[in-house]
Amino acid sequence: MLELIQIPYSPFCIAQRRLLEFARARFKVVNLSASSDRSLIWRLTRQRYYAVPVLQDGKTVVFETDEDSQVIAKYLDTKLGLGLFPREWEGVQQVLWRFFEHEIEGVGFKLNNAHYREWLPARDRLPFIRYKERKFGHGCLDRWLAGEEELQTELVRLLLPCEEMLLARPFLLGERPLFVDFDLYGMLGNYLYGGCQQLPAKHTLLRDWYARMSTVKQKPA
Ligand SMILES: N[C@@H](CCC(=O)N[C@@H](CS)C(=O)NCC(=O)O)C(=O)O
Repeated sequence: MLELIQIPYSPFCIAQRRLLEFARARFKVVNLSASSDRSLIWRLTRQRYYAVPVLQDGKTVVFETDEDSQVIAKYLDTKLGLGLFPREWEGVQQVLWRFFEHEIEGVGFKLNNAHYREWLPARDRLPFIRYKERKFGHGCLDRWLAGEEELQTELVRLLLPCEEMLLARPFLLGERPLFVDFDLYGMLGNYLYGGCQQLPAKHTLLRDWYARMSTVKQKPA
């Protein structure tokens, strides 16, 4: 059986989990937290990786090879015959997932993390704060909370092209979801995680799309 090793609020994990649900795949989830050690991943990947998500499929262990690779999604796409990377959108999807995973994720996670006291279990706070502050500097979480309004304005601006893509179609690139739909869903799922944030009210099409993406399933063959 497929096994997804994840942190439940990680944007990249949310994308893969939704993709597995969409595909009606049988899979198990192994949840890690900010305070869990990563020795399981380190061992499975033979000391090559420590981040999440990681996918285990029997003896095969799948994980990303660089910042912008989509090794797990492409593995699932091939294995489950999903057609999420059609030739006609080759290149375009790549530009989009970079935008989603860098620009949108880069603002969305700050807005989410700023409220960590409201959703992150107390036992996970020390490693969480330490990890964030080592990466983004002392006091970053409170800085993001203080700058919430500006970050929200920035998110609304960044999401405008996504809203516009939905003007004439139900999914970002057409009549059915492709990989980039799951990818954006993951970034926004992280932003919304814990229930402290909402999708911008003015992006009504995006809100409808998000609701569709939360439940859409592949049509049975
Ligand atoms: N580009 C990678 C990014 C993976 C990533 O950055 N994962 C984070 C969690 S969101 C992580 O595990 N970071 C290392 C750590 O927490 O020690 C992907 O798409 O999977």
